[in-house]
Amino acid sequence: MTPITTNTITTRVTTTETRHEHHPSQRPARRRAGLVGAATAPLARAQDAHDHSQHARPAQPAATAPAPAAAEAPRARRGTASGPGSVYTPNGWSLPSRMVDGVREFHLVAEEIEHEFGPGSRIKAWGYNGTTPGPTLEAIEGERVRIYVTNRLKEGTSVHWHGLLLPSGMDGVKGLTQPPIAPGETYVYEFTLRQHGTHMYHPHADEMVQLAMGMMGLFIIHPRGPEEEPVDRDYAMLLHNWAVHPGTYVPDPSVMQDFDVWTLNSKAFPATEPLVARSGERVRIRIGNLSMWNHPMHLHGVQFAVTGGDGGRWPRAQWRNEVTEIVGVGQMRDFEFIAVPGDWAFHCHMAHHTMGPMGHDIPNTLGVDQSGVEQRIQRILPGFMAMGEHGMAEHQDHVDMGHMPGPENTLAMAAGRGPFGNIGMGGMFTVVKVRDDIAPGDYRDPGWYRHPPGELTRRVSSDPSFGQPVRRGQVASAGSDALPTPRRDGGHHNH
Ligand SMILES: [Cu+2]
Repeated sequence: MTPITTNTITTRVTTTETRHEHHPSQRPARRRAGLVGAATAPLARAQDAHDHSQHARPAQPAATAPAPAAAEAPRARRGTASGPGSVYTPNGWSLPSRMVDGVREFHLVAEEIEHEFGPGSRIKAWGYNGTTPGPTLEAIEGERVRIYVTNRLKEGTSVHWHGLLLPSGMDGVKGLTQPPIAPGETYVYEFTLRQHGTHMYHPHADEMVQLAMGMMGLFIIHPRGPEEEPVDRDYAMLLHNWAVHPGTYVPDPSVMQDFDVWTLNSKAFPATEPLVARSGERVRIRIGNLSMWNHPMHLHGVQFAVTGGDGGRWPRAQWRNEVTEIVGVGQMRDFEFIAVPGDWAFHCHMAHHTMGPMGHDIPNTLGVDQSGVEQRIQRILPGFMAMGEHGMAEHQDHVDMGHMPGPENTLAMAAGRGPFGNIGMGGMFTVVKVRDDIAPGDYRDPGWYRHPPGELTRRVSSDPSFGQPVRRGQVASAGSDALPTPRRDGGHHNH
């Protein structure tokens, strides 16, 4: 098995991982069975194996003694030894679960954590089980789940299971359906999963603060049987925004619009893991949005089908092809596509959401010669940086040259180095990397794409007067080949 190198939190795991190790020759059978649907049989095996291990332990009355989470430390990244496990959460992980008397048990811990958006930017955040987003919970439609929630914060919390169909009393709304889980307390939620699809969990107590601090997670419910069109790679991510003022270490929950850091699974590009696939594989990207903005998520290179939303996977007839899809606040959307070779940008199309920390109320100095002005302003306003004369892309060049170190604990505003120089983007940006030679189940970063001959743009001149382009207000010096004029005679052009 090939080790995952991109995530230090977790490592490879046994049972469920084994299901992903296929020789290419086995792929047709796997496709028929369905990656997720195939969970039924292997999962049964996993449960059997796991239930045996339960015999060794003294029976524990569930209502009073939650299973010790340490028994299954976070060694799983993708799925668990006892879980369905087919979702890959980039920069994240799936929470191991255990089967107790036929009920799938999880244990979430709400707590303060250290979090890094990317090199050079660390914060005090709140999350679950040591991370933001909290670990992905994975289960199968029809299962009964029991979820312990221990509160190690210094204020009350609750967990709302966003989008799940469940009894009102399990809905996790502080004050409405339960008292707050006080600091030090553990509550238990238990319900039967009556649906499948992409869902989320988050507090419904002091939401403004607790969400702003990073408390959120994905809750993926796999269908009971095979999916109509099984996917080969099943990625999941949460969109979020953070107000971490330059030089500070704690997100500011009072900010409503002008956020500094925009993240995919709480990481800002270039710290976002690439989404890796093999050419021809069917890829799904599940996206949930717990930020304060809607995000038009845009994928290059393919038309993806939007195949699901808050109500789970849509019927085939409802799928539609898009290249950009708005994932609204509180919504979930599933994108699916067949991978084609290349390095393809995947990002939010709100231009400011693919930037790092920046002020938004800056004077517009585009086209203004600012020689000497910046230094003079800096005498009264240390750290001041004007917008560039020729655009913002100058920013990272300044940083690279050491002219502009930026405030303490702050990411570069436009970061990320590619094979052709600075990418000039940050925030909600990652790269879908598709290659012909990636083994099924290998999620390691393959490096940059090697473009086949003739398939890469290139410089043909450095002279601004090159060629004779037609420009408005100037006499065209060369004739042009006219496009065929549309016929208006009723479409008899083939006669
Ligand atoms: Cu956005």
